[in-house]
Amino acid sequence: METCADFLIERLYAWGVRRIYGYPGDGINGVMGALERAEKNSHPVEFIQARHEEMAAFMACSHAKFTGEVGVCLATSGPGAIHLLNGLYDAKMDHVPVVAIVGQQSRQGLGGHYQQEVDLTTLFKDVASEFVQMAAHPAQVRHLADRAIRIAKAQRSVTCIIMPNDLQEAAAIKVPKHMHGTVHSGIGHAKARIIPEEKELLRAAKVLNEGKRVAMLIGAGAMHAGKEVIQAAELLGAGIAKALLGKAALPDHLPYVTGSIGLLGTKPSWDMMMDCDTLFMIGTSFPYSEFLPKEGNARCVQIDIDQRMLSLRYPAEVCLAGDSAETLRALIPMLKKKDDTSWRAKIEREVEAWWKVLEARAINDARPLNPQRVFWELSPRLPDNCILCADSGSAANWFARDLKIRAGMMASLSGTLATMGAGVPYAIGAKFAFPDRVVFAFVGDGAMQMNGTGELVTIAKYWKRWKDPRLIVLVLNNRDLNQVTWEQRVLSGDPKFKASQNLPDFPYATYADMLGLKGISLDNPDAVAVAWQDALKADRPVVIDAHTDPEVPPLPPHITMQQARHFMSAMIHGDPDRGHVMRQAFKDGIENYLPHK
Ligand SMILES: Cc1ncc(C[n+]2csc(CCOP(=O)(O)OP(=O)(O)O)c2C)c(N)n1
Ligand SMILES: [Mg+2]
Repeated sequence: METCADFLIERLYAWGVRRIYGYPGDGINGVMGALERAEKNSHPVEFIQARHEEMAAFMACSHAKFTGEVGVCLATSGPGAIHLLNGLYDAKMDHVPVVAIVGQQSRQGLGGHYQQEVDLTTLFKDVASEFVQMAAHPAQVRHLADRAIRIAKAQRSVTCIIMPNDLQEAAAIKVPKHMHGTVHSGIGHAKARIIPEEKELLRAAKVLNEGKRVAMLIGAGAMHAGKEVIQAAELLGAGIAKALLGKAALPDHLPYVTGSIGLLGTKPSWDMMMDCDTLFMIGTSFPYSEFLPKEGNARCVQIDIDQRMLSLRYPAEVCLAGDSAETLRALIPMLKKKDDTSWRAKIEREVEAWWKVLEARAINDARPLNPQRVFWELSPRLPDNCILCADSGSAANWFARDLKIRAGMMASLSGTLATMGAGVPYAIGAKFAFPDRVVFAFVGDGAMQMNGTGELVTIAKYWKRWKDPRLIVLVLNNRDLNQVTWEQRVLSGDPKFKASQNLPDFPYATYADMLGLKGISLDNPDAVAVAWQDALKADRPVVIDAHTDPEVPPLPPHITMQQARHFMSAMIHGDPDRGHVMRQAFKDGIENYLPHK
């Protein structure tokens, strides 16, 4: 007998799903059975077991981000379903398609305060706001599967199917009766060509052509539009800043790419935003408006495929609703090449000087290791087509600033949710999607202790399946929740609160060795380059346990008077180790003003 669960898997297969990340439980055993049978029934869907359902959701999110396909994750009823949430919010907030399939208690027990009975429709109502539904009848399975995937793709959102365990085992109804009240859905997603109306393009071109100092800001929505963004920037004589999720949209060696923006941004990005007269935003919802021009100082044109995201961070004079590449292709013939190239020349000079500041900061000494140096030395050694995954923490700063990304590479992190713990599971998702590419995860010790060490077990379980086994986890072992320590100091003016911030040490490299991976312990600045070389030569996944100095400041590109006052107040009010903190902050800060060859 073909069950509803068999049919669900068959239908997902027909939609192109080939891999599901998850964790079992009796609430979802019917689907597990179907996955086991699917292989024999010639529609195999691979099941990848994470250590925790949240990690499975991150892996599905990573799959969606790096492949552009729908990611699928699966969990049992009650606790398993609850565990998925944070990973699903990550996908929702960064606008990528993920389908969650969760079990539920049997239909006859629902409403009976039954064991592991949680009101899942209500629980998922926010995270899967575009579509969440429980199957109450076998005839629903077909259209629930079709709608969950179609809506996830169409809205680039999270959707959820809830499957009661008795229904999973019930006989499938593949073709609902031809009668009143049934639904007859089909498979297939057709990509549309979305471009704004001609008159809006003309208005946009007028604003951009009138601008004398155009600043472009691109995000994840420009990922496939690199060529068009460059063409537009050439015509407009513009510089281009990149929001964090757009890091891989353009290579960093272009002389007018100012790099990242925001607290972990660069000075050229900051200066460009403060001095521009026209802001051109493409596929970005970068949230911190204090890093954009002051309202009224610049005219703004914005392109976004999602109308809801238009004119949200800065009032746009012209909103262009459309795909970034298509829209730019339609707009470019309307742009006039600017004669005056002085704005662009100034940006290029600043970018050139900034890379020297970063280098100088990276080679400053620290106790024992300067984290910037670890990233700086990796940058030229990054293999072609590698994939970079960063966690939330100080690693995101150095990932954003110090790594020069090249064409063909991919990079991502939890951008909008900015959750800790996504780095290692993202890397695992990337590795399954692209087993022949080298994948890096840059992770703090806090995030490793939160869940990264657990997911090293997943890596140990699966790495032999990957054609190129190199998955390299860099742990910034600073025994501190460093990003937040600096936020306490600079944003709140409080000294570091040791009880909340200090972390115990953990032998990451030894632990990796115990799991059959390769562990490298690193605390000597002169050994950094060799460590990267060894990791890249390894025949298995590697964990580099880098003993980095927590007192190297992730300095924002522009320090306000208030931030400086807060920092001094934190020092005066007895920050532990303040002498060393002040010395490191001074060393890095002064690099902005020193001449560099
Ligand atoms: C799930 C979650 N909890 C808490 C935070 C707040 N937070 C952001 S960064 C950070 C510190 C991260 O510490 P670690 O992983 O050691 O990296 P470090 O900054 O020390 O390099 C914290 C606590 C968060 N973003 N996500
Ligand atoms: Mg840390």
